[in-house]
Amino acid sequence: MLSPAPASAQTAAVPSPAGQRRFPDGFVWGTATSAYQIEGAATEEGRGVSIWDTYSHRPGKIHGNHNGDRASDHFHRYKDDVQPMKALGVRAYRFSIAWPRVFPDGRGAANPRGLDFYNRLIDELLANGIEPFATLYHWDLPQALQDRVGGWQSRETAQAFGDYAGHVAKHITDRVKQIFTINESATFIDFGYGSGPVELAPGLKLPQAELNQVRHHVLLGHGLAVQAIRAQGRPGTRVGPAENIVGCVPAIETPANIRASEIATREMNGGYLTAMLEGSYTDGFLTYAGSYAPKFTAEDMKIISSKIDFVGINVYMPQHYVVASGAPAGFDLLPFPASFPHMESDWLRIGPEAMYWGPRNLAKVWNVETIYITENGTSGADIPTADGRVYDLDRIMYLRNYLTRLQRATAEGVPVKGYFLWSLLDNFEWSDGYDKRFGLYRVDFETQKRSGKLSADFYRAVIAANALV
Ligand code: GBH
Repeated sequence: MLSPAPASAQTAAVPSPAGQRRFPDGFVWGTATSAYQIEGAATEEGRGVSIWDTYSHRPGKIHGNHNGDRASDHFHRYKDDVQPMKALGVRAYRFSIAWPRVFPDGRGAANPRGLDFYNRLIDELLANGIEPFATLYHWDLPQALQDRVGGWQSRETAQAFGDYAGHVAKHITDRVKQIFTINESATFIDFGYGSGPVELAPGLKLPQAELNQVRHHVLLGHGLAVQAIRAQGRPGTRVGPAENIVGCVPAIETPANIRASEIATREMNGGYLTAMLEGSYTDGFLTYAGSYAPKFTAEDMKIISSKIDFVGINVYMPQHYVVASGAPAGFDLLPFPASFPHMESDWLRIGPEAMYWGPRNLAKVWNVETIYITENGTSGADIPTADGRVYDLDRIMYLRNYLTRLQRATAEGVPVKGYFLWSLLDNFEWSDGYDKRFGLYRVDFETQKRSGKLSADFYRAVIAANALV
């Protein structure tokens, strides 16, 4: 096997980008990770216990009984991990801050060393010309809040989240200008508190009314965080959510089906994005919830819909293919055939058009003016060949197809300003433990050695050309 060519030679080898396949000038290319999935160092520098420490240590919950105690050891290797980012040429990096590092008990006294690690990381990123984008909540709730008030079952957790957000904003917005509040509310609520096909921490199965109340409290937490960041962050700090939009794709691109996909986008995101962006739950959501609807006040809805600066969406797959219908809702969601293709993870359907329709409908339905793709990527078997490298052509195929649809969106004027590839490194993939690998860089979890997969070369070439390659 040939060893990979240096970045400069690879750039030169890219056929001159044909103009129409370029991304806009200044497009923000990045990668994404989250705290519990990569940091390890679970008990260092005063970090408190999170619901993921507790949950992953319960026998039988995680593939292979794995846990995040060590993960990708990023807490100790963060400097080394900035180098692959630099080699890729990314302009930005999306990481998350572990709430229990900052407030070990969720609220009350801040751990004086809580932000030290993030300050070191932020400074290292900036020194290497990479802009930090921080996420405040990527699922690692302080265990104390779960124990004391039932976590997101209580409004107190929303308030505590607001306080935490304000504290963080006060200390980092001299250098961090872009903040995401909550990652994928829909996922951690439905799988952590409801009964999804997969279970996430804290592993509760609440009845519908209580589940809707959890949803409401998470939305409220988002809104309180936005307000606290405005109050305590430097002027010019930009803030928004990172949500997994329920992607509704027209099954066949006719005007009627496109319209149906817009209506479906608004309804199917009724518990999350629609409430944030419109300041009310839709009639469809409330009718469907019936007597299980959340309890809320008009003031709550004002907080939830506090003005945001951008919307981040994680796009992995189409949740629904939609056609127009004479039914009152105006759309039908089609069933997926058993033979619908997926990537190495069973749930990861291959539907690149979601990468066009997600942002396109977000912009169309709510006039959102700034959109980030906060995650997109795939797992792969990633078995190294005899030369020790991973030729992950499946990941390249997936990325190329999704980026093709993203390029269509930007070329048509959909205001997507950046893209964060999930993920920089192999990491702790929640209930799948270390069995599912999403990284551009392979991690040997015995030695913690990192090595670039072929997809890292692909992404580097895309970034260098600012175009599809
Ligand atoms: C993201 O969630 C997470 O933000 C990130 O932490 C994670 O590592 C990454 O994706 C890769 O999984 O009910 O069949 O859909 C992605 C969306 C939604 C994918 C829940 C897994 C559970 C199985 N996730 N889904 S299914």
